[in-house]
Amino acid sequence: MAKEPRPAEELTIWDDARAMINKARAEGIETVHERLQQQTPHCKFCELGTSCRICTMGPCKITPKSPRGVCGADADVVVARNFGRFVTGGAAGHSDHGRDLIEVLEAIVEGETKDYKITDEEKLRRISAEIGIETEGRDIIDIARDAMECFFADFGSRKKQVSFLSRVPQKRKDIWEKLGVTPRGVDREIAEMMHRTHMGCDNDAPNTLLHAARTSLADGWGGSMIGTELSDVIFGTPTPSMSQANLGVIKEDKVNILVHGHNPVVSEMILAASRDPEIVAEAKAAGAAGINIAGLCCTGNELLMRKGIPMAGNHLMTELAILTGAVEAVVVDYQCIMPSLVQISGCYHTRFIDTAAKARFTGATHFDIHPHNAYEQACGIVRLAVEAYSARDASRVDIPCEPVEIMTGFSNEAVISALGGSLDPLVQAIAAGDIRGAVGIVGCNNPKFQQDSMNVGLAKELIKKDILVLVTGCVTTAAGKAGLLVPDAIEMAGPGLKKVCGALGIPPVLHYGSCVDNARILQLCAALADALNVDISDLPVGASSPEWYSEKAAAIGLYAVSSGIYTHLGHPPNILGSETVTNIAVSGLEDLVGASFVIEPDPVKAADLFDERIKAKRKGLGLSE
Ligand code: XCC
Ligand code: SF4
Repeated sequence: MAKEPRPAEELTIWDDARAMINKARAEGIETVHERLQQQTPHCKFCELGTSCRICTMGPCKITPKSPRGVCGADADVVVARNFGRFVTGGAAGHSDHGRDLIEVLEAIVEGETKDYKITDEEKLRRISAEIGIETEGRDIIDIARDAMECFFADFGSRKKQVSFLSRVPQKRKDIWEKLGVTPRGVDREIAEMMHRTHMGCDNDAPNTLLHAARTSLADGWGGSMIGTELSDVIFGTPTPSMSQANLGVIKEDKVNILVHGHNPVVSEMILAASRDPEIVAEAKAAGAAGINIAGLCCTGNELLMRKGIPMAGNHLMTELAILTGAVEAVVVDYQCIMPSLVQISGCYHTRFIDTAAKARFTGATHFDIHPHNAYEQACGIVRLAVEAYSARDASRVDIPCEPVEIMTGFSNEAVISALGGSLDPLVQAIAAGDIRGAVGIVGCNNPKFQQDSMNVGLAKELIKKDILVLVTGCVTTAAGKAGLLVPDAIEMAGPGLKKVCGALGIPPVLHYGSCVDNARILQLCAALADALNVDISDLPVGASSPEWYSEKAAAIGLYAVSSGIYTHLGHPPNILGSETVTNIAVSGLEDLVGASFVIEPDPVKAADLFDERIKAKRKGLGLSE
């Protein structure tokens, strides 16, 4: 028997989402929420992490009656292997994204592209010096060539450590060295995890988990950090600017193109092509007032941070955005793109366009984008959207709200410059207790939660307690829609945060970028630790991914913990079938790396946990609670 659909009010906290969920139901279009119901209850072995499909003597399920798989693996081994591979999937996603940026830099250096260039030369010189490249008096292309070689080598097997470990406080590096988790090379750690988790290799759960930590560190301080830094070099380092968010950024009178995925390499070109005077004229000739680009998920964050391009929505808004009936094209690169978007696009005039050989969608129109042809291909894509405009059915258009204002663009460079050139004022504000600590709220939506209830609820609770919040990924849109990303949001903050942010004219919740940009937060923590001459684990900071769903979020969580940052998750990964693995995650790591995971589905309780942690860390630093 078909289940009763759950009311839209239960599924999301947002009016724009509720309106579109109801529109979908009225039009007979299925969304993620109906599919979740069809899939529930989930397989409990998979939920516990105790099913194994690693070889064909199985598949095996570990139960009290059959406590070992055919090969003899017990619950601990099976759960640790599954979790290890899960984290590794995420590390691979972020890091392969980082590699794509190195390849663009290579094309620039080799003169194979006119479409991309080095935009922030000063930053390229600075980061090159950090990784030991001679920069004095050298031509920028020569520096870029050396940086490119160095970053490519970070993916290989010959190095003892990835380059950006130059940013890690010595105390932290000593801990990693002692545990044997210093990340050597991105691809090496990923490949080694696949090897270790082959049948008959690493059959000791704690040992497998240590390698998961190492792999995640290769992501955070390697692949992701390279991705972030080179994106800044190529497309510009973000500076604060104002923009807008929610479905109201889709414009009834314009050709609307939504960019979705993660890598700015594609979306930046779509943006550039949408400003081509010839194509704009074509749009006007087709009866539109112009061409409007809006973002979804993390490639949206990339354009928002650097170019102030508005954000249509986060993960659970991606299907709903198409339901406005006013989207001419969805252009995707990779990651977090629900295959259902092809079907929903097909219910409208919307063109669904994929652009990456490694992320093709059956039913999509494919444009093969490479550094040498990117602008030309992007022009073709934008023209396809212009063409689709005349096929729009005005009677099915419903843009359910007006956009809200948001402030964006808080790179570390921008923050330091706002502080007058150094982190000292921030350190002083923390010492004085005006800012009691900081928490990065990152990651996704998951239809198992009322959309954004946790993301927003936690942010609001923390700022009340004078805890500065940094947001990235899909939490950005949540915070923005809740009015937390504007300077006026200080009215929702505690007195200390209100004073400091008020004086600087900044919001109490800062948009720090996309998910690979969590590397910016790592770098900030390292710099703060150095400024205080302590380890990262001594800082009054934390991380949270309240509504996470993806392998990438697990990789982020694990590199945060392994870097010494206490990390909250709204629900556990699929590890509860092993007491050993669960205990290591929620307490054992504390002894090893000075931080651990905490699972708490209630945002108020989670904020209290952060409060306790921050009190203890402040005390440890000799500061008032
Ligand atoms: Fe994906 Fe980055 Fe999660 Fe959003 S936050 S659902 S991973 S887009 Ni990365
Ligand atoms: Fe079963 Fe062992 Fe094969 Fe896993 S590796 S499927 S537990 S026999």
